[in-house]
Amino acid sequence: MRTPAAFLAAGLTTLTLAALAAAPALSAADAWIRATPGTDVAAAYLTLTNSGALPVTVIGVRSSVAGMAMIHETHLVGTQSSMRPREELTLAPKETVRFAPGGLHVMLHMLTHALKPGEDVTLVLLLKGGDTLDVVAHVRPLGQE
Ligand SMILES: [Cu+2]
Repeated sequence: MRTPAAFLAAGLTTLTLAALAAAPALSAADAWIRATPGTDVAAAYLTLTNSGALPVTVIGVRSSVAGMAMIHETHLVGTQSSMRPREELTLAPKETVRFAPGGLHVMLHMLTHALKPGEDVTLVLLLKGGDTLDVVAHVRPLGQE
């Protein structure tokens, strides 16, 4: 027969593992922004990695330099390139997703000022469950992409 103490210990171990698994495990690398002179929009690129044991879902993006920010995906329709919003982006455990020109990007709309090469811009990724991830993106000069 199990003693109450052993039962309690087993329960605590389960709780601890659950708490560890629930910790946000998303990280970002190589974040940069392509500034487009003369417009009030810009595209940001980065590489996201989920190092955890559970899926992580990005449900939105914010930036203090943009009135509105969202994840976009570029599609080729015939020979025409078009982009559309991506509502959610889920990374499976151990998955890496690369945002790159011609594919996924963070679209920054209604910029508060013209982004200058060398400037650092903070992007805040909003995750399902309420966590956020701050990512600093470096504005690259045109031609150095
Ligand atoms: Cu876009």
